[in-house]
Amino acid sequence: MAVTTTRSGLVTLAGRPNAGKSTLLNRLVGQKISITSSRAQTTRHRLLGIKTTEHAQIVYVDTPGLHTDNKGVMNRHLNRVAGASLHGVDCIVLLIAASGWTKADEYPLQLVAKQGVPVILAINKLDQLKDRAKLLPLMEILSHKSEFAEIVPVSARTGANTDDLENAILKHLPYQPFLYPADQISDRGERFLASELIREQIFRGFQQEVPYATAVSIEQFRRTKGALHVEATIWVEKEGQKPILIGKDGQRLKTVGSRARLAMQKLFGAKVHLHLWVKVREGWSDNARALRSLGYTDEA
Ligand SMILES: Nc1nc2c(ncn2[C@@H]2O[C@H](COP(=O)(O)OP(=O)(O)OP(=O)(O)O)[C@@H](O)[C@H]2O)c(=O)[nH]1
Ligand SMILES: [Mg+2]
Repeated sequence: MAVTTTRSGLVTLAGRPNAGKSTLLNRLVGQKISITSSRAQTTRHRLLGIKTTEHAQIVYVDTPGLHTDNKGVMNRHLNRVAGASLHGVDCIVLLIAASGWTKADEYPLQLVAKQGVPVILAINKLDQLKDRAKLLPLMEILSHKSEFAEIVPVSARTGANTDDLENAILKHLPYQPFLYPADQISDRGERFLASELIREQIFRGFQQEVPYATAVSIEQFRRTKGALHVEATIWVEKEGQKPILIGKDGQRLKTVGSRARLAMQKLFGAKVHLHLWVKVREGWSDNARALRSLGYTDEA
């Protein structure tokens, strides 16, 4: 019987909101697939980022941040999706920030530790650690928190040590054929990615409750010769949020549109025409049926 010489497997990136999971996924895959922002709970879906080399294929699973606040339908949805993404994988990378262990890291640790798969602890945001002398004592303290397979300090932002992390992960993947075609980088299609790039600009550009009151649906996604035509609706929860999002003379919406359009052009490698509408769907984020119709299903 032929011996399989390729390694391949699923690796979930888990951790509290804002730890840098999506930034790390993009860095490890070498493509911007997952949206990121300085706000907690940017990621709302499970998303695969696939890294294939000659001898290995690592299928990274990005997840919403795990948190203990289960108030509201959206919070419960986020925790359910993140929790389900821990099952049936070959390895879990638990992310924390180099600024140190926090109370918010306890719940993700509890959950990942009971999955029965190797857990690698990634200490992210290494670039923010002013005093490098603090790293070794921190690693020593963290090594007593759980039976980690390895502890690897990284910076998803600069890419520092991410090769070491990849090598640590590879050791835990089984020898088996690739799970996905070698040229596939995600399980998500262009429509989904387009809607996320719009949502990303709202998370980056607005304060307080507006990002959390926002969902995006794609109404049209057409390719013609040389261009992509995208029409999307930005849903908000209250009438009063509409003028905030649109801004004086439509300026703020225009900024969202032009930034999202540029990001789409980069990702899709084509000229993009983007049209945005803002509409109200009262209280959608606390309504299970509305969530499902906006694409927040329990995919796992
Ligand atoms: N300085 C620094 N910032 C980072 C690093 N990695 C991520 N960040 C920043 O941390 C913030 C959160 O990053 P995300 O990748 O969106 O975090 P996440 O864990 O996916 O967050 P959720 O999706 O909300 O759970 C963003 O502002 C990132 O730019 C890093 O290595 N260094
Ligand atoms: Mg994220």
